[in-house]
Amino acid sequence: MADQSKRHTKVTTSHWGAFEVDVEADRIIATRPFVEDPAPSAIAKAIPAAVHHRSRVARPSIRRGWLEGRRHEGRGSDPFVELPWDEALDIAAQEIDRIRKTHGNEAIFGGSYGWGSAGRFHHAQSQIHRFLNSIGGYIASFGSYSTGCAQAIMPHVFGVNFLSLLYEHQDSWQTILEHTETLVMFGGINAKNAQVSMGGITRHETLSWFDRFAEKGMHCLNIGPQRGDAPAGCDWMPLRPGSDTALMLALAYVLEREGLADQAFLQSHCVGYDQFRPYLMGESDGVPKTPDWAAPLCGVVADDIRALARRMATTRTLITVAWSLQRAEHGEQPYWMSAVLAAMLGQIGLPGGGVGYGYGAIGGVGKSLLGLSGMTLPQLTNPVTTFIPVARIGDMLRNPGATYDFNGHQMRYPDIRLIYWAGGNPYHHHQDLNALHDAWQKPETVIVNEPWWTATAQRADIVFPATTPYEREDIGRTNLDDYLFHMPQLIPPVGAARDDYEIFCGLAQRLGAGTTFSEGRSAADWTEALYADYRTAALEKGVLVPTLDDLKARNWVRLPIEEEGPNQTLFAPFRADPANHPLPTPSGRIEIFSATIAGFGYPDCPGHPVWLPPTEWLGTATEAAPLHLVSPQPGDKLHSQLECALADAAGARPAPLLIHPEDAKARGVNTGDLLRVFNARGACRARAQVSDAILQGVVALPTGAWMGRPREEIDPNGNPNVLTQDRGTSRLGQGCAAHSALVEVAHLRD
Ligand SMILES: Nc1nc2c(c(=O)[nH]1)N[C@H]1C(S)=C(S)[C@@H](COP(=O)(O)OP(=O)(O)OC[C@H]3O[C@@H](n4cnc5c(=O)[nH]c(N)nc54)[C@H](O)[C@@H]3O)O[C@H]1N2
Ligand SMILES: Nc1nc2c(c(=O)[nH]1)N[C@H]1C(S)=C(S)[C@@H](COP(=O)(O)OP(=O)(O)OC[C@H]3O[C@@H](n4cnc5c(=O)[nH]c(N)nc54)[C@H](O)[C@@H]3O)O[C@H]1N2
Ligand SMILES: [Mo]
Repeated sequence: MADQSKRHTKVTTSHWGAFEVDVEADRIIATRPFVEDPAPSAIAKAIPAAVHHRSRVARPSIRRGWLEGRRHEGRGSDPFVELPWDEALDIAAQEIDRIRKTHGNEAIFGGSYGWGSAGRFHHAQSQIHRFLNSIGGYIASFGSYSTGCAQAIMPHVFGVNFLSLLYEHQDSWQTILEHTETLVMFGGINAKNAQVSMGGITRHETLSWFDRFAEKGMHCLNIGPQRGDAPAGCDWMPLRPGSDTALMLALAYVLEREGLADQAFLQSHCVGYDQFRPYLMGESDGVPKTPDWAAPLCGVVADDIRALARRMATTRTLITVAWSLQRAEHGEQPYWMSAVLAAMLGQIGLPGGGVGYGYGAIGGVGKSLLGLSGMTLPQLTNPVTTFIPVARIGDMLRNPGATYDFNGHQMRYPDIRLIYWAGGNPYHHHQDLNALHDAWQKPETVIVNEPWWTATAQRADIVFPATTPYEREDIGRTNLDDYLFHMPQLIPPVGAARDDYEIFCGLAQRLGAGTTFSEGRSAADWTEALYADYRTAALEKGVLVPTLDDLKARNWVRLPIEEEGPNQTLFAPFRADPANHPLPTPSGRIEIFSATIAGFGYPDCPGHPVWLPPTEWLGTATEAAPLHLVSPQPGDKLHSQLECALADAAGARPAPLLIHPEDAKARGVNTGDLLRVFNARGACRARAQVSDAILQGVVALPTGAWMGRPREEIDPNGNPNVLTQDRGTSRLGQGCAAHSALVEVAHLRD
């Protein structure tokens, strides 16, 4: 490292982009925007305060009740005892060994979902999975909270893996700019969310694309509960959350009814329209899916639906769907139905037409870059084959041995005795956190690696303090970005923090797997080796990547990998020649009806898209819970990260809740008032923000506020996950259904 006493400045990167860091006397004192970023995120401003925050875990800590008597109860309320590293590692290793010997590695849950930090070698998920594999395996998890439901349903429809659809196939921003005339955005395209991207987004360009769309005169329509989900200047069709499938069906009805559906495309490129059509027209169930049928369900005017359908059929139209639509009960349906609607328009495979998912959800979607194989720590193999869909952790802990359905398989929940988490915060990300708290008491031991005393760390038995990326050296690189960073160690580890790698080396060595895990390499050796492989793979593709020494000297480089020439268009070869470029579905075509899914026999996800109202939405609102709660991603941070620093600002917490003027008036609430948001599952505080940019009947409370003490009568900071319901999207996807929740709001005296 450079002279510690002097002030020096370096660039590093993060999930929300690159930034300059000023360091003086071993402390981060300021961050500044990266020179090449046209619209830098403000998130990095919280870094200096967060990295040196009082809520950092200073030393290895063990919960007193567990240390003294291996007592389960007291998670979240017991005090912690600090121990020296060697002693704490000995205790943890003995416990892991005891569990695996007594109950087998199937009793260890290492799914450990979460974003952790950017940086390729010190990626917490890769580290924990490699470690657990080196000691005999663990229960893993499938999918993500982001797109778990889509990852299950969309391969049935288009045949391709959902993530490769997103990142390798979909129309690029450039294609949209050049060809799209009507952009219909279900759930919007939100520049606030595009601030972040897994592994980093260096040039924030979402808003500049919309400026260019506006210049061109593109018609951009945001359909959803919040005007702010799309950039200013876009039109807004307010829609009740959870009702998108009804609206899409009504649009489809108009196309069929008015002879606007592309029958030739449906016959040549799709399978199953003949099974779907009788449902659409009401011949099979007596309910024609007309605009008049959908209007009251969606809160939309029937004539507006007709007009929109006609416009979509007569202009080059791209339908985009936010990930939020599938983070809801029956989230499979709007995803599948959007593909059917696009197929009926007959524009799939034409540039700027068809359908696309998650533009703006993260900054990397819509970039067209040359694919370079990644730089990832090999994870070894997991001898344990049982896994859970990621968002089913609560059910797993509650129901060991119980059977459940998932995407055509009958599965059984394992009996978990030990949870090990690194790089995630389930007390941020999971639903119905009061219920999770009860389930969380069951395992014998919970171990967490964390830089901060998050709600999850507070509910662990053993907490190992982990470094942040500023305290270690790494490489920053993702396939969704064209920059490459050397991320220098900027400051020494805060307190007694260690890198996850070092923590796992210590445990693996005690468990007789030291060499398997580390291969005798230091962190620097690994970085060198992974970088060398990456450089070779890039050179093979004709991309000249600097040597590691050169990169260290330069700190960052922009790689010449932006794709030129023909613009990326989803399924163009399939459209041009379906016989020679079939989709990898059973039929080789787009599956409007899926015999595979029909064969599963799931009432909550039958063989073609259908309207299935959620259990909780405005259609089932009650006096006790009359408002629909959406819990979007926070604009000021990434999930729960850096919250400790943000929450220190006067008046910053509880978090703001957006509420419509009529709903506010009915409750005597004004902007700035303290609120109680509640339902049968829990309650939290929030601060009212009255606005007509949200549909009446809907309230929005962002995620990310740190949860308070267990079973606190009212969560102090405004964590919406004390209110959300913990249920799978359906038997097919079993994804997270956070956006389906009803609540009530009341004025609370300050
Ligand atoms: N109600 C509701 N809930 C939701 C959602 C929603 O829309 N509504 N969205 C869901 C979605 S899409 C997601 S992706 C999840 C996000 O949920 P998470 O990814 O779990 O949330 P983060 O706050 O990013 O948690 C990452 C944790 O890793 C820690 N960390 C950072 N770097 C390191 C490191 O190097 N080592 C270690 N050991 N730890 C590190 C951070 O301090 C932080 O506590 O939330 C989900 N929850
Ligand atoms: N700043 C910031 N950006 C982020 C993140 C972050 O934590 N902070 N997290 C990142 C992650 S992990 C993910 S997965 C993505 C998530 O990206 P998305 O899933 O797109 O984001 P959300 O914020 O959950 O939801 C977007 C909007 O969808 C609307 N919505 C909710 N339900 C419905 C519905 O039923 N129908 C319609 N039409 N609209 C609905 C809500 O008004 C909400 O504001 O964001 C990423 N971007
Ligand atoms: Mo996510």
